Amino acid sequence: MADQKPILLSGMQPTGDLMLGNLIGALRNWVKLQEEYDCLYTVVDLHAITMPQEPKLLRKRTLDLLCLYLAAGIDPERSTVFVQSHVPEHAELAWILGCTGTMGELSRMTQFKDKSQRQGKNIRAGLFFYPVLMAADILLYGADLVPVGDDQRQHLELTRDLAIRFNHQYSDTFTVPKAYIPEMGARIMSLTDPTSKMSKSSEQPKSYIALLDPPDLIRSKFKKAVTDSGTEIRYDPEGSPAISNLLTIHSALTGKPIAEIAERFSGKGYGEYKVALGDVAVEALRPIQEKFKELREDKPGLSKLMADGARLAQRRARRILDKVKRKTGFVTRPR
Ligand code: ATP
Ligand code: LTN
Repeated sequence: MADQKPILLSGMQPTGDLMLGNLIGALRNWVKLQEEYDCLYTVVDLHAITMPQEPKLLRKRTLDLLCLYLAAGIDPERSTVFVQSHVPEHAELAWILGCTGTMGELSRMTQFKDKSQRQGKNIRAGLFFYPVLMAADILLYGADLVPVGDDQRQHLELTRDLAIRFNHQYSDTFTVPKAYIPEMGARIMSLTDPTSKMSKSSEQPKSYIALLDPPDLIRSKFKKAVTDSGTEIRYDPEGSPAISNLLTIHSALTGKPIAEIAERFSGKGYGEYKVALGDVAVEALRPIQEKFKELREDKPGLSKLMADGARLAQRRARRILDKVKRKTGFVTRPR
């Protein structure tokens, strides 16, 4: 039975155009994990507003991200897919958990330190509270596993601490989750600077391939990708970081071993190789782009999908939240 499998939850913020790094490093793994786990995948729009957002753009990106989850292979028949703000229990549990966490704990979060520096003097209180909301996302569903990148490990540690503390202070309520760091977590680097990671919030659009970039743009970005000072097509992340990154992308997109690709292109120039890789990427992204377009244009289908996802998620979330409220000492609302 589906609900006897371990529970897994993850989410992404609708704050930029999803790019190749997100697909290779996260989304494709999420798709695979559906086979073994009872998965919940959410678009965390409440998290997005911890940084300034333009309302119209936030709305568009939320729908785009949801459709990209599905276009990449998340199956709403098997997994629960929903928009975070459609399930108000997230904000409610975050408040309760926030009253068990301390200023000291939250002040130690390195992501807060980094991001608050970028906000200058007017740091949003929500940015400080961000990890508590993330803890609520996870604990609300009794998730056992949380696939996240390395930068989120500290938030997951905090989630575990909050869960253990609540369980100890009241009684066993929350599942204490574990981070799930995939075995082959390829880190895709920027096309303009192979020493920094490809990022969807980069100010240089040429540094990343957005999953929805048109074919000509994809080809031209690869053509313009920086290369190393040598001429050989070989995998050597220390000596030739740029070409190694391109080989990593190539291998991830085709499933072929890096050695085989390097062998095939040995003796060829960087220019020729980048043209070939552009074609490979266009073909790999084509089915995702086609599926995306179909889903995104079907407004009634999309509404139904969101309604069903939110209903399923909320039913599960309520069970745990009711328990939390009772244990906390809130009077049950008479029906
Ligand atoms: P931002 O730059 O806006 O912080 P991001 O593009 O780094 O965003 P996140 O939203 O932080 O992406 O991450 C979503 C998921 O994608 C995470 O699981 C993260 O580990 C993965 N991911 C992000 N960038 C890369 C990358 N360059 N290579 C591999 N995986 C990545
Ligand atoms: N903070 C995460 C996004 C996120 C998340 C979550 C991930 C919010 N809530 C719950 C896993 C589980 C990020 O920026 N990648």
